[in-house]
Amino acid sequence: MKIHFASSNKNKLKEATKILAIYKIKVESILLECPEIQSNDLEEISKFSVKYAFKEIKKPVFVEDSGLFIEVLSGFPGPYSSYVYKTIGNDGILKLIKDKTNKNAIFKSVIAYCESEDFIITFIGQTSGTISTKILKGNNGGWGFDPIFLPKEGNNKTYAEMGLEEKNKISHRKKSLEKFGIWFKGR
Ligand code: ITT
Repeated sequence: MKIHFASSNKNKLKEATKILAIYKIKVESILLECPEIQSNDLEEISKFSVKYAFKEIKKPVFVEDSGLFIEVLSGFPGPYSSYVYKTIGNDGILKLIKDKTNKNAIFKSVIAYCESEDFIITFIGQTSGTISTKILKGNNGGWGFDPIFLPKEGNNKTYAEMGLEEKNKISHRKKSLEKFGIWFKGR
């Protein structure tokens, strides 16, 4: 079974392709920059984007919206993660919380799937952890916030240090995609 994935992010595509292969779902990428509404709620943003994608391609399609929610910053950058990464980057985030003892953060992922104008379903995944005090890339480098996110389940390694295979076992994206894969196969 093949499903379209509308995203402009090739790293997400790589992760989604590997994870959904477990459920025998083939991911077909479409490079569609979906408009994103301003909201604090990833679910609301993803529903709007997938509706747009469906109207464009008129085939079953999913989008994924993710964000890093830092507790001491009241959830910032959250839905603004993409913009914040492109502007202040990992160095900027580390500076913002340099003097804070609370480094807790949650990485969230929402999948929104649409197959008709009135059928949209969402799946949420989240992984708790902390923000490291410095950039830790390891051998693989990672992408985005990978070098500063230390998942609780990660043996004190950042997502970047874990590498793709290990990250894909515990990541926020793995958890949302797993729910999606199970639902999709079971219908
Ligand atoms: P889309 O076209 O799919 O929307 P995007 O990169 O704009 O791609 P988001 O709006 O969901 O994606 O932005 C989330 C940002 O959060 C993303 O650009 C990364 O900087 C960061 N991010 C999300 N998931 C990540 C992960 O697994 N590892 C590292 N950084 C991640």
